[in-house]
Amino acid sequence: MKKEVLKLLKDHQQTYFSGAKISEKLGVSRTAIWKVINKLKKEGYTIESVSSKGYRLIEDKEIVNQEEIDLIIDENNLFSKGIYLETVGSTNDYLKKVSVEYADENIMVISDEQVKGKGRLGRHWASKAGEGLYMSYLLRTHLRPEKMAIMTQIVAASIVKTFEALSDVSVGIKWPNDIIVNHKKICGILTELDAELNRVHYIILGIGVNLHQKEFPEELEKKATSYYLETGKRLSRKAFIEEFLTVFTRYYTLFVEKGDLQEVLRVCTEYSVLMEKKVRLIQGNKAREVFVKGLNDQGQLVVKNEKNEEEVIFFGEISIRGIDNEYI
Ligand code: BT5
Repeated sequence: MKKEVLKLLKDHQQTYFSGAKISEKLGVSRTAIWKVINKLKKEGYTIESVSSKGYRLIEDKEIVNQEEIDLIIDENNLFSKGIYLETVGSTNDYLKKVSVEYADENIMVISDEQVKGKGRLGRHWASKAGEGLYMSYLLRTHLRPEKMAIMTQIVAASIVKTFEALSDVSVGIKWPNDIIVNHKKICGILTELDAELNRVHYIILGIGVNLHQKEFPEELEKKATSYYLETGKRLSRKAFIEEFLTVFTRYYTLFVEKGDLQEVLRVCTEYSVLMEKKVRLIQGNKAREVFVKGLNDQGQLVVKNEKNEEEVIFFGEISIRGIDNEYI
């Protein structure tokens, strides 16, 4: 019922909405409504109450809870379930665990913190409460496993478009899975696939965005940044999720229903921080210098290699650094 009251208040923010009207609409007593309103206030919502007029919500864009996530998912036609957690090991691992329970559904999860946030190859992802956005999306698809390689690029394009819509930071994409501001990483993407040779069970897209960090531990200082460090401002997690979901749903639907990747590839090329640059490609313990030419129609990196031949770099466990080994 909290969700329904919240929705009514959100839909009528210009005016006061009387307790009597709310109770009539929802078919519950005014005392029950009053109790819910008090609960919402305790959770941090600012709700004005004027005795002859009723209630009015002064929305707090920063609040993320189960009701807010439900309301966002209600508006989305790709995902049917959204889960909010205060803490978790890793949101990607959490989705793997609950994938059986929600057998046919596309689901998302967001957590205030992660105590075992992870990057690729089991690397650590710093995920303290109050600092970032930690979210994962599980999708089921009939497309074949080899078609899934582009998914990281679909997410990357959606992330830069989200930043662009909500802020004026200048973001770039460092293929394959980093979002960069001023030569430092503001967001990382971890894509995990559960599949047989010719059938995808599900794909999980994990996204960590650095929002409010004022500093980073020493080992990350040189390569990590946050929205706050770049702008001195806060960026609402809720607004970010809403915008991201809108953009991502559009790109993903175009891809799945029409095979259309045109806009995603255009965005990934336009925002790439690697284009026409000499970079170091690091695979395992091998490093070599190549010149980046562009992306092919499957979103893979096309480079000119040390023999001056064109080579396609497949997604996988690859790291890219500048020629002097700087982060880029
Ligand atoms: C990534 O891996 O960039 C993928 C990060 C994905 C995190 C999300 S959060 C929600 C979901 N649930 C999870 O458990 N994970 C996903 P990779 O390219 O391997 O980069 C990892 C490296 O980035 C680390 O080895 C550090 O050097 C650095 N790093 C760690 N935490 C960072 C942070 N908060 N910001 C920037 N860099 C960080």
